[in-house]
Amino acid sequence: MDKEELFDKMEKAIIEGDKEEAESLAKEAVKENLDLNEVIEKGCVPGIQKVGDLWEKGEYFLPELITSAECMKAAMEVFKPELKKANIETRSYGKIVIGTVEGDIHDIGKNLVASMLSANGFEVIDLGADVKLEKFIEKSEAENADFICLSALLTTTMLGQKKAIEMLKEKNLFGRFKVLVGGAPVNQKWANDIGADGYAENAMIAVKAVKKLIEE
Ligand code: B12
Repeated sequence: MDKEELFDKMEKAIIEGDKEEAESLAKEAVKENLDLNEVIEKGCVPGIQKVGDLWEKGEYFLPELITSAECMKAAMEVFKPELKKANIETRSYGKIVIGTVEGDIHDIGKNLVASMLSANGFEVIDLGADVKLEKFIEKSEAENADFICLSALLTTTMLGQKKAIEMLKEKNLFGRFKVLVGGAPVNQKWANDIGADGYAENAMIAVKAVKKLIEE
């Protein structure tokens, strides 16, 4: 199978919620030595985005969304150790604490950002989803992190990003960690308004944004 065919099949498997197929395509991509970042960006991400479109049109409901999300996760589980292996020899560029803010269980995008950052040589501490704001701060202090990455997919939980920055200010920790925000409803304006150091619209750009902040 050529890689374009694999991208198409992966996209279809995620849209149709075929977990076995998604997993077996992911294994095939690894076996064929494909660029896994490309498989994620051109196969998996378009798949889950189309699922989002179908949900918005009212053609998909929660069960379909969950099944598709599971497919994406299954593929990512296959990729993760491989992405890690690829960077085993490289030094860490910095320590990143990442998670989805409290009240928000969406973690597909956050997982992608975490995987890409770790594939690009960063040490990533993933706190998961629905993470208490205090926990982001406690863990970042304990681990002496360089960056805090806050993901939010709901307009309501975006406020958690703002609050986390306020909490850092209250604790006199603002400036000690660079804060990046992201998630579908988030944009550069919001990042500027709340005083975040960076924003990125997708996982690839997130890597660039973090690297840029290191150079500053
Ligand atoms: C899949 C999905 C789900 C799955 C989540 C599964 C999972 N494990 O994540 C399930 C079914 C569980 C779910 C539940 C809900 N969902 Co939902 N969900 C989606 C959907 C379809 C796709 C989200 C997704 O994974 N996108 C793909 C990833 C790759 O994109 P992404 O998350 O945006 O991430 C990229 C960038 O944003 C960026 N990024 C992300 N995080 C970060 C962080 C940093 C620091 C940086 C730099 C970048 C970055 O990089 C990522 C990779 O490229 C969206 C629709 C949409 N269009 O977004 C709705 C959507 C987000 N959900 C929505 C809603 C309302 C809900 C529910 C409240 C529904 C309900 N009534 O129960 C619950 C949430 C409960 C809760 N408390 O959290 C709404 C939010 C509306 C709003 N304005 O707030 C949306 C927009 C759908 C809609 N149009 O109504 N959902």
